[in-house]
Amino acid sequence: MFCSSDRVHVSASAPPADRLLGFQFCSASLGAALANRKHGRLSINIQTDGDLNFAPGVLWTAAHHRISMLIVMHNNRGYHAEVMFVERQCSLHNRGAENAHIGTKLTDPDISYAKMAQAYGLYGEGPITDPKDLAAAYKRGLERVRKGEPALIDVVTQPR
Ligand SMILES: Cc1ncc(C[n+]2csc(CCOP(=O)(O)OP(=O)(O)O)c2C)c(N)n1
Repeated sequence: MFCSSDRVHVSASAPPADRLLGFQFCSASLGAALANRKHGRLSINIQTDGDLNFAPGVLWTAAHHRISMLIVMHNNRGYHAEVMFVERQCSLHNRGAENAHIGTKLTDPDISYAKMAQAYGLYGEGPITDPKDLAAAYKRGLERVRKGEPALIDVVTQPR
């Protein structure tokens, strides 16, 4: 899903099962942010964790070309569409879903997207688990974006 106004452009996940992971940030949001640059629009990408893990090198592209965009990680620590799919199949076949986490969760260890961002040369913050910390983190991220840089704020979320 993309929505935009004269000033702000936001991209967020549509149900991802119908398209390739790795698409949202790399080919869609970053391209949109590049196109937005000459219009002076603020670009915000609400980024899922599974998708970013398919093509993380795009963070380097964002940093190298100084494409300003705020990346808000919707970090539910898993491929949750897959969890839901497996649960649905278990239910259809009258099986327990206690193993639905196998191969579908991104935990143990948890991935630090702030460190991932920093490793690729971006400003990165998080993981944020307390909503009280969100406003200040967004403000710091937006300060970087308004200077023309990409920035990433890792927000730990509920699965859906
Ligand atoms: C290249 C590719 N491999 C596998 C899939 C199957 N698939 C669809 S959704 C999904 C999980 C997506 O995880 P994430 O991006 O974190 O979003 P979430 O479902 O957690 O919101 C997977 C593995 C796909 N769409 N594309």
